[in-house]
Amino acid sequence: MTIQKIFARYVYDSRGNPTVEVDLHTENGLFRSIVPSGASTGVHEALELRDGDMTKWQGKGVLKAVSNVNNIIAPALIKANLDVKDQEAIDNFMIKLDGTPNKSKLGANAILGVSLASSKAAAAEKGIPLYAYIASLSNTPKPYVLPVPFQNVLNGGTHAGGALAFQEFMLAPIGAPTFSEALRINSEIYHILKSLAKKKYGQSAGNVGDEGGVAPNINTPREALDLVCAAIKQAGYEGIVGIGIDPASSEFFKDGKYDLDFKNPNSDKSKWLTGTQLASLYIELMKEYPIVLLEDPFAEDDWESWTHFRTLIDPNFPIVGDDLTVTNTIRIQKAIKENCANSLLLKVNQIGTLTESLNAAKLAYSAGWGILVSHRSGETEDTYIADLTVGLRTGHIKSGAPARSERLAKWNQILRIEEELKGKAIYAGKNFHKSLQI
Ligand code: 2PG
Ligand code: MG
Repeated sequence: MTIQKIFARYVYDSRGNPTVEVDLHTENGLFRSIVPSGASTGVHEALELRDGDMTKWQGKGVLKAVSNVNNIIAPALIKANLDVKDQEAIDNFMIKLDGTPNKSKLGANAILGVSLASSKAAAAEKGIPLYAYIASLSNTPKPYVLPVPFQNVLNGGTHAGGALAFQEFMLAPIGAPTFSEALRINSEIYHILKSLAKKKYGQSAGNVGDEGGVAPNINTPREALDLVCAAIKQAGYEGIVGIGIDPASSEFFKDGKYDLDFKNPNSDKSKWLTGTQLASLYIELMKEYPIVLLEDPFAEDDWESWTHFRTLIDPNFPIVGDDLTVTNTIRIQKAIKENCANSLLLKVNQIGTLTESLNAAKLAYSAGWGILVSHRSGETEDTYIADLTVGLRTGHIKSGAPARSERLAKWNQILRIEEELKGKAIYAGKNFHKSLQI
């Protein structure tokens, strides 16, 4: 079935910034997608086209991207008469129409909206759920695996006020029996964490950051980990729930060093850490706390620190590339070759089409890597990544705390999928990193 009409508009994301929404029509009806947006973006990501007109939305408008969908992509794609079930042809057509290596002409935000909406149309035409369609597109073997919910319950870095440099502290209920039980456990811990944070750091410590986690004004990763561990213990889930950390270290990499006081304009340069010193800090923290995953421990182009760190730790410990790999097969290939990581953070808007995202996943899996599907800090009510996670059998997903509806939209969608797959799906649990082998 071909596309009858494509129409884009701007709507707002969870930070109140404009973003692209695409309506794609076929004979089966209307299929809609909304594009997310990051704050701690990698410099090698595909280009998110913003207007730069400072008289509107402080330069963050997406009127050009919207117009590129309506006036360039829509007429060309409809004329090309491609079948919505031929995702690769549709995506390649748009990649060619753009013609730049990083989608800087039309904007990755313009292209992605169309790409995702057309896959929703294809699933509907086949009469199957989106996750099943993604599984068929990517030849994912059965059974279905439900993911460990990595929920970012303590926010720092550029996602929160306060001094804490590390961006994300995530609960990982790897010892839960099912996905829904894992969510219940996380939500119980989350509420205890909130009251502990308020008790220790004052009422305002319960305020939440961009991804719904509490954002107390603390200084060090140890303070954050002590707080999260106290909440896990008080809730009665010690040994069941691990912790994932995304320091998002590209954000505090300055002059070849890591500044853990980067939000302070007068930070003391003599205290900035070398890659080796930061590696030692991670190793200490991994000994002291139940850490089960580390993302972006080093900056996006500090390849040597990544490689060196891997020689110091258990080779099976999940080290996830985000800004390093940006869902881009060229960078993933290099990271595999240089043994920088063993897991891929998969963000569809880092690369701009579903086909390229699936190719990135395929490459990661072929190297024996794990895959962690991820939201962006600027999100919407679109639940696409929930289906993507189940369809690719990645065994884990990060989509924020159990707070703020743009985060819950994804968690709730996986609850529905769990219900639909009752008896036919396995919870990844401790095997989250090797979920293809379950
Ligand atoms: C990250 C993401 C999502 P942002 O660093 O992994 O949590 O943040 O979307 O701001 O890049
Ligand atoms: Mg990250």
